[in-house]
Amino acid sequence: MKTRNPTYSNQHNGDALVAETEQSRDDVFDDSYEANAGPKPPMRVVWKNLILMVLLHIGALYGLTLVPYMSAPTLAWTVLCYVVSALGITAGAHRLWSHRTYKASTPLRVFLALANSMAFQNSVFEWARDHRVHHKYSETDADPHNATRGFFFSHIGWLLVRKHPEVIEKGKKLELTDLKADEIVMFQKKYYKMSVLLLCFLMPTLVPWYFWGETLWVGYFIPCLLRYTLVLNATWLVNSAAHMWGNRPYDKYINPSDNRFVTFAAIGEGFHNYHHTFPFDYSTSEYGIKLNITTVFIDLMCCLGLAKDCKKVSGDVILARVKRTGDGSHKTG
Ligand code: ST9
Ligand code: ZN
Ligand code: ZN
Repeated sequence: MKTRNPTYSNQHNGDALVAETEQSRDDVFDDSYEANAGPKPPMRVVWKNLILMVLLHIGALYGLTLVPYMSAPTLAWTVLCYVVSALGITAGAHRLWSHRTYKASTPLRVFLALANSMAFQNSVFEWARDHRVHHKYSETDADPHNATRGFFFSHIGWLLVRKHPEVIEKGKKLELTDLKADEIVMFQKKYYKMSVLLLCFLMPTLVPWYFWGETLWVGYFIPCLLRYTLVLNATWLVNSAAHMWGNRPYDKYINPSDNRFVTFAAIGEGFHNYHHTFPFDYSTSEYGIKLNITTVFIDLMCCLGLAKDCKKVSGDVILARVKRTGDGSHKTG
């Protein structure tokens, strides 16, 4: 695992704050964090989560065995459900609500909140709060999925145990007024369980049965359980694999890495070295729409007048950063 070079931390670097002039950000690394001395608190397993996650993965594996029996429209529906629920995370919880990288109109925010419930990864409010604390205190005890605790912990383990007290303590100090002021975010939070039941479980199962006569069995195990499990794992890979393996073209002093496989599975979110270096860029990548369905979607929303004010880092700033702190793997290197 890498140790940050404080000289090059985002907090001390003008370029990380280039798009933010008036407002301080809570999604930028804070290198003033000091770990508490003394023994680590014990790990407390949440057995209910552990059992449900095991059952979910068994269900998804069984769903895989049913794939040869699924009709073509069900396959298309499963892919659609994957992409829509993934967008609820990438374009919604992540780029819009956690990082405010662009502005979205009310209809788009409604769509993204619904898509987010379809992904069932906690409400937008909770997701964005955990994600801001992840960026601000990355790879410390205050990071919910601290990758220095290993692949398993950062991938899924963190959802199976009580949070480290530091996560909650530091999280409570975050600036969340923008989320609290967003009526759609607060509405989704209030009706979260009902929306998950309808959009993550019932709709993916019932649509193929009702509209083209798929069996409820296949509808439940493929577009519902298998699709949900795949989106979960693609998301978790950003926290695990993309915090361990890949290139670090922009900042070799941090663990987050650009990882092509993760980029593909996570519809554009695997340029994680870029993203931790420039968290306010709406594309989470230097390369715009390349390998980035989420950026294609946001660009399309801009063309339709449903999104605007996308923040982008200039090529000059990127190159200066590559020269200063990159690992030499950048195409200009
Ligand atoms: C899931 C989330 O999967 C995945 C997120 C991944 C993030 C990825 C980021 C990567 C970058 C983006 C790329 C996207 C790519 C997408 C690709 C798509 C193809 N600050 O939570 P509790 C408070 S979810 C402040 O119960 P415990 C909290 O408010 C899957 N406060 O902690 C509460 O206070 P109060 C489904 C905080 O008891 C109190 O603390 N869900 C914070 O330790 C207790 O909160 C699951 O599997 C904070 N950060 O339990 C499990 N955090 O009572 C869901 C907490 O006053 N979670 N607080 O409200 C749980 O069951 C529990 O949270 C727990 C911890 C067991 C994990
Ligand atoms: Zn982020
Ligand atoms: Zn990260």
